[in-house]
Amino acid sequence: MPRPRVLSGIQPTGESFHLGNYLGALRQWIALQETHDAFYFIADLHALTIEHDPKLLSARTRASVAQLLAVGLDPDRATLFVQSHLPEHAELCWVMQCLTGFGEASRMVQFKDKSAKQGSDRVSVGLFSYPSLQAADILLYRPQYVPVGEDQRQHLELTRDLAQRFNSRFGTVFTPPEAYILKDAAKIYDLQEPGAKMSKSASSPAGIVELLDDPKASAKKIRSAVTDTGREIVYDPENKPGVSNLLVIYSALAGRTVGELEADYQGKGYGDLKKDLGEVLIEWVTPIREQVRSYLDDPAELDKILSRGAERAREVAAGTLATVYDHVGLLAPAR
Ligand code: ATP
Ligand code: LTN
Repeated sequence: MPRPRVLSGIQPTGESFHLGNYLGALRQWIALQETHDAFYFIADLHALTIEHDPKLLSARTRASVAQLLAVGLDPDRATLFVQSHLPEHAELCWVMQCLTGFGEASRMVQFKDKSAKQGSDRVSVGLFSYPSLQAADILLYRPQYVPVGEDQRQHLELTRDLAQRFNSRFGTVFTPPEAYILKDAAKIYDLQEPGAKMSKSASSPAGIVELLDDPKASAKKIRSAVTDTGREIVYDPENKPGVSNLLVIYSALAGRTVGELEADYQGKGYGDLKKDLGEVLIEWVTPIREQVRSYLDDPAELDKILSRGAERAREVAAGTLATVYDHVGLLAPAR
């Protein structure tokens, strides 16, 4: 029996991945490579949808690969590649854009949020069709599951709709993929604004814990996290969003249940919880940072991993694209 396939991508848009990326998505990527035929990529074409600095983009693409390897992605188990190394992504994207409704794309919450922040004159057509490119990324590999954080659910729904629309217009090629979203860490919140998701584009760096930050500075951010009124340490996301967020992070990093932590911290204060979590974080992140540094010291090895990944990815992607072109009626070039 072949293993079921999973696929996911992440943008190289920040200096570093943050805890939300790791707990919401990357942790699942690592676990799934053991049991699934896994394809993971750096979404560098998606990074062009907002203004960017070309020098930073290539450096961040390499740094993203180094971070994925450092958190446990194994290029012998999973296929790891860079989106722009496969022209098939942009090619299938065109077909997907022609299937995506204008109104449908206008209703994407991420587009609405980002375009509201930038103002309509500065928003690109690329940002508008971001979800069509994402659908192409996914459908090229015909995966069963797509591990992502909660904020990507709507893009996954669109991908499923496009797969079904394609099948009913042109004949069955795709099986609509399912979002793979873990309930217990689907959304990690900003340490300073526990109502908002932890995000690279957050207003203040004090709310985000980045993997490549100085670990002591990260522990300090945890100690300065906004907590709630009252003193009890209990998981209650409605009334105690700050403490609940810390409990979720603690539980994931220490491998203990939230219930066990609640019992441990009975009678103790927020200060104790934050201090201990700071230490857990330092212990977890220090070796990861060192690993990232050693991967970045050997860019030739990183490039080798990526070209192997691109080759394996192309075997699948080229086949799907040829089938799609045939189904939509594009004339195959004479050989
Ligand atoms: P931005 O908010 O600037 O668009 P981001 O910080 O959300 O960026 P992405 O590259 O969009 O980062 O996300 C990569 C992956 O991490 C996605 O699967 C996304 O769902 C997940 N993710 C991002 N932020 C969080 C979070 N706060 N909690 C859980 N998962 C998250
Ligand atoms: N939009 C995604 C990144 C992404 C992705 C994908 C995720 C681009 N293409 C395909 C899963 C599958 C995000 O995480 N912001």
